Amino acid sequence: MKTKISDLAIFGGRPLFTTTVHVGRPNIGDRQILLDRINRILDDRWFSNNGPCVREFEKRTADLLRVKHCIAMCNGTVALEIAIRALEMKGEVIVPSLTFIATAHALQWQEVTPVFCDIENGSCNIDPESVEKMITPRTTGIIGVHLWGRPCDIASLTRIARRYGLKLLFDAAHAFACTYNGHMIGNFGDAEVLSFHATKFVNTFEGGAVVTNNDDLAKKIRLMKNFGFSGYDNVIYIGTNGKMSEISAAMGLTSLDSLDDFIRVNRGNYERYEQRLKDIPGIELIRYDVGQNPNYQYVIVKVYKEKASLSRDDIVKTMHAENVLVRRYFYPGCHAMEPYRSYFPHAGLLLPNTETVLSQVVSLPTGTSVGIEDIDRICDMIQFIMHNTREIAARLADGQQRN
Ligand code: T4K
Repeated sequence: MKTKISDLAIFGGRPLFTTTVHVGRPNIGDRQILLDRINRILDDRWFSNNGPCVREFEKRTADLLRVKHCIAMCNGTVALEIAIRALEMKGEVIVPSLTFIATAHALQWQEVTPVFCDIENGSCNIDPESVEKMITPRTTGIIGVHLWGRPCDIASLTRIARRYGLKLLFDAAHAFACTYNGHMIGNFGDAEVLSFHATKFVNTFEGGAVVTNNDDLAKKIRLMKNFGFSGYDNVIYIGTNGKMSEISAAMGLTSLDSLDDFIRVNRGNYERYEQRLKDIPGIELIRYDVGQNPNYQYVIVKVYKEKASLSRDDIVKTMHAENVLVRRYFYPGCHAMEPYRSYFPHAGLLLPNTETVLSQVVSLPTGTSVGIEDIDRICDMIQFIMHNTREIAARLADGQQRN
């Protein structure tokens, strides 16, 4: 616990944590069960190409999400690319700029132009009104993102997609096992895309999936992720290699075994942050709608600079010096990164809510590697920072001048 300003690491004090506390530390289920599964894979010498672990992982995921088809892939980005291609999205597709760069890149990689729309200020999710304003004769689709595990306004996006004859895909990388109005995420639009990256609360080391209730689309995607092979020596479609390996699926199955524990821990962490941060002026935890059964995998706070008397970035710098590696997900927004920054240099003018939120948000450490006592120490630190804003701002400005 820091008691005087000189205790802060930016003033030369010892960092609060001796080893770095991360936002995206992987959850690990039962090690022994995982190792048993891996041994079985080694014994069977079946490592990839639709092996038994992948098939079981797909079935369990589809059953959990109550969706007809789950096609497991090597990562979420390739799953997005394949879904976009299978849906024949072309020309322009509307996406929020406030998302991980993969959502935009998956389009651009296939020479489809991502057109960035704004978000709603409250939910931070894609704003259907902004989507409608961005539609042109070249628009072929919309990608909604369930940012930080909060479902976006699926009903409005579905209405817009129907009205204008657009394809509708959801990037559900953050929303595995969440619900929307009583239905599991995974059942909406033409398809939804999941990520099982190491940093996701259910992980397959690297991995992803497309889930859909559309039989024809599922068939096409299955072909596409396996070079277009339909049986031995017979390619009937252009495809790529998007396959998930057996060892990844073994990790995925072990993660699924512990799904309820992971959510319980995440929820406990979130509630602790909620309780500890609620009276700190200028800091607001973005709440989950408990009615939507969240997975609680991202704990996001907004910093209001005027009330906090310290910018978000100064808080982040101060925390990093203490070995708390909070993240500014997803600063500076896709529109402000290359190649989009050069293509659309003035895009930010059309995205006022996105620009505001991007200057406010901080993602805090959570997951099974973070204990309640770590959260208490992090919250004590935030409280201490907020009591000493003037000195911290002066110190960081001074440091910047010297650099
Ligand atoms: N759509 C959305 C909305 C997404 O958020 C993502 C991925 C995708 C699509 C694409 O899905 P994938 O193709 O990735 O399956 C990380 C992840 O790499 C990325 O998967 C994720 N979103 C994004 C939100 O977070 P970075 O650039 O922040 O990664 P990095 O290396 O800085 O790691 C984050 C933190 O996690 C670090 O503090 C270190 C820690 N970490 C990471 C790994 C990999 C560990 O402690 N252990 C690990 O093994 O993107």
